[in-house]
Amino acid sequence: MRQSLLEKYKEHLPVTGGTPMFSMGEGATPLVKSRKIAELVGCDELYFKLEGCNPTGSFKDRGMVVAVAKAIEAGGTSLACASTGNTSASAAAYGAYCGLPTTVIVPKGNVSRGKLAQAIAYGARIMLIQGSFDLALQMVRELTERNPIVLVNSVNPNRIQGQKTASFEVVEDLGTAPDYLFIPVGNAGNITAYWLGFKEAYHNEWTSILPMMMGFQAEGAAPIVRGDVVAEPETIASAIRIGNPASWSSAIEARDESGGSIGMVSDDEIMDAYKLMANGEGLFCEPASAAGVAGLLKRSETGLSLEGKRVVCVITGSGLKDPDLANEVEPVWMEEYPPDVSVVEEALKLS
Ligand code: AN7
Repeated sequence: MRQSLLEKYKEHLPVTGGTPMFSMGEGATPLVKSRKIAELVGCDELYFKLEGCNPTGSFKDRGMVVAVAKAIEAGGTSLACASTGNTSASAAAYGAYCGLPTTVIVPKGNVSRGKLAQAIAYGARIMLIQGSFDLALQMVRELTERNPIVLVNSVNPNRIQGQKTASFEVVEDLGTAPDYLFIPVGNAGNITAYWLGFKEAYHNEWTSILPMMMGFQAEGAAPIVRGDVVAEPETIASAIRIGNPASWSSAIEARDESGGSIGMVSDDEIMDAYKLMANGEGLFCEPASAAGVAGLLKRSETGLSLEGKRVVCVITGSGLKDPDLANEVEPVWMEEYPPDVSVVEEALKLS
């Protein structure tokens, strides 16, 4: 059996002799070389880190396995999180695997159907609130301060520890850190985790360079870019519809220490990148993941030269998470035919 994330990186994680070692198959995700977009942006070495290949279809599982293992080690008996969807799916799955009741507080009407379906299937206690993710996070913080319930949002440092392993894998696969890392930013835990991971990889001498961190928020939910809390965040990429990121200051640190930037992309740019990823690369990602790709395309169009550079774009979640949006895409060709091969041949001009 493949070595688990906890086992493989135990020396670099808060794993002790008392930490339960388990795995649902998280981590060790593929790094796939781009064809179409590499050509469009003039970069020979562009790679996608496919985090949708994790057990619940997003990067959250890397952090969740560590957070839940540490919760159990500390004697925790139940879990809670706020979520725009993926964290709740992941918490619910690991809660089910470990037999811990899991409560998720989510913004009503703003979690995509695939993610909600997961939380339902895994048997979480789902609380829908009339309000944003930011309000849900505030509620769950209070709830877990006052009660013996473990908070498994990325404000839990074990989540960041687990998520940093994605950087280790990138460095292992490339033999070095890339020159640039493009990544979507919501609550800003992941950009924080990647930067921590790259810095540790550098200190461990696994890489002699550090990447520039290139984060992207959606225009309607871009508090870090605008320098102010967004009271009513709005974007088609519901995963990153966040107006007051918990890891705001560490995202700024990652940006500034790495010499990178945090920018924003419009919903139209997100949708264009979302479609291009699927029909140009064969990689079906969720809209939030496409925000990083949209950022790459935008930076390239506005003069960033990627010639001779090694670039990694983090694809944070699977396209199947948001079936409603997926079904709004205009099909290339979808028509009804009679059950008759010759008619099909004629339509395809094969006979
Ligand atoms: C696919 O699930 O915040 O900047 O509650 O699901 O670390 O927040 C999800 C965030 C990017 C942003 N891509 O990462 C949640 C949640 C996808 C995501 C992000 C999320 P962070």
